[in-house]
Amino acid sequence: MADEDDEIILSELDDDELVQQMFDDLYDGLKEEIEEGVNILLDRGWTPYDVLTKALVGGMTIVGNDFRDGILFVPEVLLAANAMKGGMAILKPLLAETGAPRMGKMVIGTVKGDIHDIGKNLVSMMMEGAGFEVVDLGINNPVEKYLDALKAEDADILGMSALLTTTMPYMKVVIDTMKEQGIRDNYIVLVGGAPLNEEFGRAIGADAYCRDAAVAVETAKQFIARKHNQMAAG
Ligand code: B1M
Repeated sequence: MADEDDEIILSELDDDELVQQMFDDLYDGLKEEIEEGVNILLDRGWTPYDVLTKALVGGMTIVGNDFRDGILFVPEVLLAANAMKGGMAILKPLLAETGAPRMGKMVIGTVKGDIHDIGKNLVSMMMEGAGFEVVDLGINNPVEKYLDALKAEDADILGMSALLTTTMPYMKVVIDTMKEQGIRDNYIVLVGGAPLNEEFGRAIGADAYCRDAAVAVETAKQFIARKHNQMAAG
């Protein structure tokens, strides 16, 4: 006889039910279940990108809303983030496996005072998948760390991420320091993060604001193509 506590067998759910269940599992911070769900969707022929955006990012949006509304708190959100990272670790090599030609090099990091890294990690993964070399500086980066890495790595692009309204102004500190040192125009500067918008990107002197990881890839490709055209023109 079936009982209400029967364990849910993820592989027996259809795609829609499985994605709904993954939203619940992400919410509950169940890393192993998320990893299993990701593998099942991949086995069913889902593209890594669809698994990432529809199952994982979709689930994290629900977590984000309940965090905002005071229903979830930091410890629960940390568990959800940990489960999300488990799923992302499976997708990372698959997204990077596209065999795309090398496009350029990006240094990316979350700004000083900010420890959110899921969105930045996603951008890194998608950029690598599109053929960019990515140097990931991690979280809580002061201006010197960005500038040292740009020079040491001979990068084309600087990517900065901020998730807090209190940390996003730090992006301007980095760009202003680049201007002071006369190196601003040597790099393409792309910024992103949930509280930003295009107007903010323009106001701080970035080349572009990127709404999500896919937009970051497209924007980076456009700017790199423009740079190559300018170099070819002399
Ligand atoms: Co925090 N947190 N958090 N948090 N957290 C937010 C950002 C918040 C909006 C939640 C809320 O209230 N709704 C709120 C900020 C409010 C504000 O400033 N307006 C908030 C707060 C308040 C805080 C604390 C202050 C809470 C506290 O301690 N009281 C604290 C701050 C710590 C600090 O940084 N100093 C804090 C802590 C945490 C955790 C540690 C628990 C955890 C982070 C774990 C981790 O990252 N390893 C966490 C999380 C997980 C979130 C939410 C729920 C989810 C963020 C996320 O990962 N989203 C978030 C709520 C929300 O955003 N809805 C929230 C998924 C990710 C895929 O999206 O990061 O937006 P996102 O990235 C996207 C785009 O923005 C873009 O592409 C990505 C992929 O498509 N993008 C880029 C991002 N970076 C880019 C860089 C680019 C280009 C595109 O460069 C080229």
